[in-house]
Amino acid sequence: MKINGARARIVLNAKAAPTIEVELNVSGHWARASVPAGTSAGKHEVKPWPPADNIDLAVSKAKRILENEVFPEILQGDWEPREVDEFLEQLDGTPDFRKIGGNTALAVSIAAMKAFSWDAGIPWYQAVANAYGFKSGPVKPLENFIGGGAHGGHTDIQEFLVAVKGTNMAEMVHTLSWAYRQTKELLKRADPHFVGALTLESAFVTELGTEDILNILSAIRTGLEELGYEVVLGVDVAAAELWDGKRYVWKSEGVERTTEEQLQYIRELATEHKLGYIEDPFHDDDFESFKRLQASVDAVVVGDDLFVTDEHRLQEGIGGALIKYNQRGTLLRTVRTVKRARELGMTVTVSHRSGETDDPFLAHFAVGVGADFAKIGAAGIRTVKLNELIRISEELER
Ligand code: 2PG
Ligand code: MG
Repeated sequence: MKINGARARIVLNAKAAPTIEVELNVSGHWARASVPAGTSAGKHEVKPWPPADNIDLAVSKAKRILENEVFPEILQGDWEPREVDEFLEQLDGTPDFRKIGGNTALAVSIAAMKAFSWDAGIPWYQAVANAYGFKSGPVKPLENFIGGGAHGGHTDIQEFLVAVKGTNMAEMVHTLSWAYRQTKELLKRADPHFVGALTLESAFVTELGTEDILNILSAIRTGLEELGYEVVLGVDVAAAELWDGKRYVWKSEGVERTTEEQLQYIRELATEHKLGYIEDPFHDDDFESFKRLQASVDAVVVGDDLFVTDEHRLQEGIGGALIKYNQRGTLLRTVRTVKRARELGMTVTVSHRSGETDDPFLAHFAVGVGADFAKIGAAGIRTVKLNELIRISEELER
């Protein structure tokens, strides 16, 4: 494809922080993409922005890099999405995008994929599948119903998650929306301090403890099972946020746990509450405990801050891989990790960030690579992507 125009602007993400939006013109059409930010970011993620003293300066610098170093190049010649990404990787030249920033690169990478899709006259998810040799297919939305940790709120566990298995994505999204609203009603009854506050990801904030929360979600599961759905309950412990270098400090619960105690506790939660999904139960570098937990629970144990979407950190393929494209910086690098995860027989969960934007592309990416789950929240700005899953669902049924 020939790129005839390129422009960048600074827009806002869900945390009211600046981020980059890129537009590329192909055959008279402007393909637009914006990039998210994490809060409980893993320490091994690529650097999101070029070095600067604060986020405002960093994003301004990213815009200048795009205008001065990236756009003049991509306005020349013919490009495949993969070639755009290879160019971005070469331009930066570091493994962690510390010169131009992974988000600077990713905005161009996603816009290029959308431009390619326009050029080929196919939907974005199909463009992803065609460009990188995936079989696209429906994903199960995995939604954050109750939360806390670094996303704001009381609970030590960052996210309490729910997924259902339905016949199509539209049905799953609508069923989960019912369950999310039902959860609010149960919280109102169980938590005298409940005021309807939400975390950064629009999950409910509660002062209830882990046990009470999981009991409420078990009641939700029973309700859904009565309607004929198979349900997956999960947690994202985001345990790197609890780790103080020696112990896991569960502030709200007023408990400190050694690694061994943490392992034991998570194992008990998993068994007692029949969890099907456990993300980041240990800190960013504890592969050993991760493997031990996976060997002793039925749930899939998923690495987010542990694997940071890096194919080399997947090791021998134990557990499931969380896939966040801005942990790596380009779609090309991200799909390499998805492929490696599949080769190793791992579950693939494509995930949003807490600082999302109004770009629906993540829904297409999840479907395009044929992920198992799409972790994209339940309400607020998250509905941009959920509604896109409903639309894609119709297309897949045709
Ligand atoms: C996570 C994510 C998304 P953040 O830990 O899985 O839910 O949070 O974007 O803050 O890293
Ligand atoms: Mg996580």
